[in-house]
Amino acid sequence: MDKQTVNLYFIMGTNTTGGKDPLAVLENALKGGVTCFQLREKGHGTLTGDDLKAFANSCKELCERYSVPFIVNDDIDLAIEIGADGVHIGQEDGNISEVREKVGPDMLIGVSTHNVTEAIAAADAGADYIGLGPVYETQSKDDAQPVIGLEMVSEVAALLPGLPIVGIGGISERKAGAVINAGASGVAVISAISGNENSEEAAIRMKGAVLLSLTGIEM
Ligand code: TZP
Ligand code: MG
Repeated sequence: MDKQTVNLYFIMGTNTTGGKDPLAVLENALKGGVTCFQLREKGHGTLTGDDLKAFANSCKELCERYSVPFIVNDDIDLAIEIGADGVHIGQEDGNISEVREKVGPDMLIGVSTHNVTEAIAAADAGADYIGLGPVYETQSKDDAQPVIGLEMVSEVAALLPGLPIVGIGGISERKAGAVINAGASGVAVISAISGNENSEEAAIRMKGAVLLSLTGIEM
């Protein structure tokens, strides 16, 4: 997986859009240039069973139309069933080699990490990319780990120069540049895009901030 794929990684569930139509939010985010999408259907009032499958398929179709990888959080069986491009798992979601065995050689596997030990373990086990965070305080995850800060991003990026690393947690348009400058290949966001009145505009601006920082030009 190349690092550009995670430049602007959008995460959404049906309960993270503040009442806005999730498929409309996703399409606007795609129009605005997000480079990767994860369906993270978690918590109160979320879809299950056939409803979840139908919604996931709609998300997948939209992502295909914009040539953006579609990744499913946690639900490996669903990812396989609908032919997602990848799965994303946390530290408590089992063993990476077992997941690889299940999904086969082609599906992307992303892993949430919080420190150097977890990041190296994920890389060694064959993760295609890692999420690293929470970089800043987040309102979007109830059981979030303590904030790790930019120093941890720098440390992990220096140790794993070949691995796509996505900073996550409380990343706004204003903070995105600092996360990239610390060594991340991209930023993963929920609220910065879906919490914005205009998701397309938010994605465009966020992408601009990421790409500008990747050029290394100081403004
Ligand atoms: N994992 C670590 S922080 C987080 C997840 C899923 C939530 C990120 O959401 P936001 O709104 O971009 O802080
Ligand atoms: Mg999980």
